[in-house]
Amino acid sequence: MDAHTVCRLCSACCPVIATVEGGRLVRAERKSFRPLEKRLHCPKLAAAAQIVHSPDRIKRPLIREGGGFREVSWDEALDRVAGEFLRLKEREGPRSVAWLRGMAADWGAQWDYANRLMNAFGSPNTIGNGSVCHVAREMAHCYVYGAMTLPQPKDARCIVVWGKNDRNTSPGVCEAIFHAREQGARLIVVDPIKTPFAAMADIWLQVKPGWDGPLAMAMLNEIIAGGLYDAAFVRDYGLGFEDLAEAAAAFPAEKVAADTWLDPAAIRAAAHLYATTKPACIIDGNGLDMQLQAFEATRAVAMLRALTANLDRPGGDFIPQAVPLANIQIRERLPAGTVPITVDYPLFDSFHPTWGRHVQSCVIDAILAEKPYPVRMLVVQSGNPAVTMTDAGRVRRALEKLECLVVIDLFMNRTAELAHVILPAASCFEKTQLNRSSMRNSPVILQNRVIDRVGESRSDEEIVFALGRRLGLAADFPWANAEEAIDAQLTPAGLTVARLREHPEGLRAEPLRYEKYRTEGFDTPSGKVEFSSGRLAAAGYPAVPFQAGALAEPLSFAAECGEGALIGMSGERTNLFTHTQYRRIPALIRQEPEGFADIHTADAAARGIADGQWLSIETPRGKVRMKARISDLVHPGSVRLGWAWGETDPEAGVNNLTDDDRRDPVTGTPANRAFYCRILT
Ligand SMILES: Nc1nc2c(c(=O)[nH]1)N[C@H]1C(S)=C(S)[C@@H](COP(=O)(O)OP(=O)(O)OC[C@H]3O[C@@H](n4cnc5c(=O)[nH]c(N)nc54)[C@H](O)[C@@H]3O)O[C@H]1N2
Ligand SMILES: Nc1nc2c(c(=O)[nH]1)N[C@H]1C(S)=C(S)[C@@H](COP(=O)(O)OP(=O)(O)OC[C@H]3O[C@@H](n4cnc5c(=O)[nH]c(N)nc54)[C@H](O)[C@@H]3O)O[C@H]1N2
Ligand code: SF4
Ligand SMILES: [Mo]
Repeated sequence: MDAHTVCRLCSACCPVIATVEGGRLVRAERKSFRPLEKRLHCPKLAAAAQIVHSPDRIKRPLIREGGGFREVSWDEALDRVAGEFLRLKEREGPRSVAWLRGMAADWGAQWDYANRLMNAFGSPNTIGNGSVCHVAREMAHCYVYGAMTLPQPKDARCIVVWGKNDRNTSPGVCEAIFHAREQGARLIVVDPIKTPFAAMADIWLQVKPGWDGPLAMAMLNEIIAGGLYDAAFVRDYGLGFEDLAEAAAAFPAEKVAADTWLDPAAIRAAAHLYATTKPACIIDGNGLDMQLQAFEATRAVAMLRALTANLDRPGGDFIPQAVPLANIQIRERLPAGTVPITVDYPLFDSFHPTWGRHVQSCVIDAILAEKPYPVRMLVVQSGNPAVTMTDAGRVRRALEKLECLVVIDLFMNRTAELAHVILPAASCFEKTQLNRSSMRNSPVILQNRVIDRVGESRSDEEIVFALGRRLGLAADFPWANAEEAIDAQLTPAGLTVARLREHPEGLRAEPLRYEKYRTEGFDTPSGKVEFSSGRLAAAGYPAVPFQAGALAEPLSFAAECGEGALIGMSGERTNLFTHTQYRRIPALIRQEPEGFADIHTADAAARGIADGQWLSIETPRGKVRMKARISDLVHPGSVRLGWAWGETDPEAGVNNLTDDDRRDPVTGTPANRAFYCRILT
């Protein structure tokens, strides 16, 4: 039997056709507009049956006992978890219980359910990982023009790929880029690594890691000073252009070039090509996240789209038509004045009606330093913070200090090993779900359950609803299953699960419309594109990005590592794994059994490093051990360290090295991506 669904083995959320035989998933194929011979292969999807039916799946709830775990019934596990919630509520108040979300269960409806549970229970502390992922970038877009744009590369004449590697992380978008190139579209790539896109680009800006902000300011300056912007659009729909022009004037290409490792002529050429080729889109990515200046750098990049009037045009950067949904988070149930542990980041907490709280480092602050108050119990859902969070040593100390750690996951991982209770979750093919990608914009494509739950696992929403009922909150969880909850959420959109199942290609809540700003304005306080933000100024932040002209050091450990230090970069997301996931799936780990430190030929020669030699790399936070791989993929002066190998080898975890003491002041983002380090051979 073939069934339509959405793959959620990574966050690309590709629509797929799944083949099911005898109740088991046997294979799945990604849908694509490209002819068969031009489609990209996804090895994770090819291994989907091995992942879903892996013998390593946790199939029954587990409770820690002695040195190991005992299999228990769902009743016993849920009673234990609810008992701990209530015990701590009684002793220290509901806020001493926090819920930490990783990326894997999706940021859509699953996010709403956990928030609803915790808000009903009385704790404001449902914390996502948006400070290190795309939510900080989303906030920056929103502060400029009210929404995070959706680039339209398929119809673009010029594509800027800025810190994104869709070849590995989003095959659908990569196919659109390849298609546009076949139609003659120009390509500009901003990436410190020679990615496949960089290798095929018209202009490749091999920017110094973390220096995107000054580069974007230099490009803004070129476009403004050269009169290459759309003056009519800026006049009619912009606010604060003069302030931006003044700030950008402090970043002439000649001045910025040396700091950013770039040639001024290349910066000028990129600005010129982008501003004069229409329509153009900018695909920004995780390369801009996890930087100390993530918010300001992304804001500056967003302003490039607005200056050139590429906003909301076909082939440009579309302003999404968000699907109208019932907000089921019941945030209003929290008593007035309830203080979340993310209290130091109020703008990030409130920039969006449903995103909620996302400075994940605050969870660790609250456990270890008990600031602003102690967190004693943590539920980790669909994440592996022991490996993926900043400063792994600090994270581990925090997880070990907890009175109770509950993990909801499919597999035993480095975080689950530390848990008191483990609740087995169902995989994406075993549950129906509304993902953020479809809530953010029409058409809505449903992730549809195509097989039964494996073992006694339960879907995330079933677990959340059941826990709610045990906590005496049955009235807040009236839904028998995900389908009923999704129908309730979709009511304002006039859509239902049943209708979505009849339309696997997706359904629109309203017809597609471009240039909506002409009648509706932008969703900012002024209704305009805000080159200068009154909201930021009122909160004590620069109204215009990099307003002072002065550059703070964007990388951690610049002073501590001193002479001879290299910039350590967090490594590639290969298309075999999603962060720490699938490292024990035979078909995948066989293709890439270990991580490497990619070092430039010149740096290797200067240090007498041979290919394949073991390197020890350190920062003031800790050490990793990895084999050297010599090439010209990286810029001299930098070394790229294989990402997420801390799951298979604790001595190879990049986050052993990262620094959580310095953070972006608006979004609480630490510099996980790039930091100074020393190589000890
Ligand atoms: N240094 C450094 N740090 C980083 C990054 C980096 O590049 N460098 N990347 C950052 C980014 S962008 C992100 S998003 C985070 C990722 O951080 P995490 O979200 O912690 O990432 P994963 O390792 O993918 O962990 C996901 C876990 O969820 C489980 N899982 C999978 N599907 C489901 C499901 O449906 N339900 C449940 N309950 N569990 C499920 C998986 O088995 C796995 O254990 O890491 C961040 N940290
Ligand atoms: N296969 C696979 N797919 C995934 C994931 C996965 O783990 N594996 N994770 C999912 C998640 S949670 C996310 S957030 C997305 C992320 O997907 P992407 O946004 O594509 O993120 P990355 O591939 O980490 O990095 C993008 C590019 O940024 C570059 N880069 C690094 N530092 C800098 C810098 O300082 N400046 C600039 N301009 N570029 C820089 C890197 O070299 C890389 O080429 O992928 C999702 N899809
Ligand atoms: S890229 Fe592969 S693993 Fe990720 S959603 Fe698409 S098909 Fe699934
Ligand atoms: Mo992410």
